[in-house]
Amino acid sequence: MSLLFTHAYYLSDDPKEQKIMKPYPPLGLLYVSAYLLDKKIPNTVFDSTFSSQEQQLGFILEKQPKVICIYTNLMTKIEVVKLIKVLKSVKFNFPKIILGGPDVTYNIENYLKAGADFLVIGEGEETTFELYNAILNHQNLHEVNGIAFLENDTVIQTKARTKFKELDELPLPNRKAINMQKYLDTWKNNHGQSSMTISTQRGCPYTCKWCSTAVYGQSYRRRPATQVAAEMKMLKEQYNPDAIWFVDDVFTVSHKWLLAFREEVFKQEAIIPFECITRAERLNDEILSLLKEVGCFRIWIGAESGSQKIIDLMDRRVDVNVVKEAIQKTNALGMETGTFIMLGYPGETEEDIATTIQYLKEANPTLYTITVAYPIKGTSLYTEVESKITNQLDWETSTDREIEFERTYSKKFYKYAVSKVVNEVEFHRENSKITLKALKFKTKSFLAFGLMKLNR
Ligand code: B12
Ligand code: SF4
Repeated sequence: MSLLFTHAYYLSDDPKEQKIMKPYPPLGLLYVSAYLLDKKIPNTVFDSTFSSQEQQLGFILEKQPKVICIYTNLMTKIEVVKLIKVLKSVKFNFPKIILGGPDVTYNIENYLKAGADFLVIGEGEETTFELYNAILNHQNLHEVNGIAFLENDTVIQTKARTKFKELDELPLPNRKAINMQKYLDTWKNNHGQSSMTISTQRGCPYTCKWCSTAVYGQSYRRRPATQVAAEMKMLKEQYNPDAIWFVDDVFTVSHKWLLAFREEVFKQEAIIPFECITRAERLNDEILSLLKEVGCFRIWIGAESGSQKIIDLMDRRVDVNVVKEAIQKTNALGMETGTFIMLGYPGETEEDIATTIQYLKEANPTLYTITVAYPIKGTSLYTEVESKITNQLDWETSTDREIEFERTYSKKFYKYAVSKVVNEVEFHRENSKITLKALKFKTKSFLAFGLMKLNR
């Protein structure tokens, strides 16, 4: 075996996810693997999710691949860098290391200096295919678009690769290469239902300043609905998942596509209950009913803040009242709702946080997640706060999530602000009854509020 695809996410090293237990396979990696197989390039996938780095290294030692392709995001970076350093040795016969995925685009020099031989920037299919052939046949690497490498210690970045115009040319992700059953069982054992992922679109045409568009850019391309339905039918027959998560950035962006999707899933008897993410203004009564009809059980509708001022600073281009109404309407139709909240965005004040609490109470999403804003390299937010970064991090051993910048309040303030939001909203959900549970929420909310004041 000379070509191996792998990643560096290990569930056993992630105590947070061990509580959640909703793992999904590395879909992008499986897309690239499938494309190469389609081009008659045999390859193996080592899926590290359920293994340790030790087991992964044991596998690599035994198989001695000549080229190792590793998926990288901002969280797995630390483990990827460790892996590179171990692999670049006599013991492993100095394999060529290719990195791809969302984190390489804006960290080119760092990854190359950490020991990677090549970076695949953006969509991976065609670039990895051409690069692999160029390595094998000692061809001119400068002619492979979409890569970066070091030449005499200088970073060479070739011309950007043209994005696929039509996604129907792409083979389905190589799910057969991994143990899908382990994912399905983990879900079933922990949640009583299994779930799988499908990607139907690439890119997003919107401009939210904190969001990374490192792979697909500000584009929008969609697979034909007939192909998506066929993939669902195949998954139903081969894996029988209880649910699907469409990993698309804005599932309802095209209403025309959704109409075709409805027709196809009915025609092909491909319906699987699903959840998806979308933007509020891409929902209306007709689309909500359509989603329900085709099996949608949960819609994630992003607002990020309850304060219009912050939404505008984020360049999210949505009206907070439209978001609120979309959540309420979805709830009323009997579908679950989820929303994402970000605290600590530059410019946010205590009043904005109070507005966000009020928004969550009124919108009443079934689920909500709260993140303290952090700047991902390559985003407009990063550029905006770069000169205000207050900590010096060692790139190889830290992640973008640890970047500190001058915010309105202290780091501790936001820890308590998250607690305040959660406990205040949960108290409200108890209908302000005088139960022990409600009292606990209210006490915690008061405490958090006091600590916010102390740590401003
Ligand atoms: C699904 C998803 C998740 C799932 C992951 C499940 C899974 N195992 O897939 C969950 C919810 C767990 C998750 C978590 C996080 N995520 Co996430 N996630 C996504 C999402 C929405 C879809 C990923 C996907 O499947 N895309 C479809 C595939 C086909 O695209 P792709 O993976 O990019 O693959 C292409 C290329 O990257 C390349 N490629 C991919 N792998 C490889 C490998 C090699 C060797 C090569 C050469 C090329 C290559 O080719 C592929 C095909 O063209 C993306 C946004 C997006 N639209 O992609 C964010 C995204 C990847 N996530 C992101 C972030 C920030 C996170 C978190 C850090 C969030 C957090 N908690 O703070 C965590 C990190 C968790 C971890 N420890 O790894 C960022 C990454 C930014 C960055 N610079 O790394 C993204 C881009 C969102 C964004 N727009 O900001 N995420
Ligand atoms: S947050 Fe969502 S809508 Fe905004 S740019 Fe990112 S993917 Fe697009």
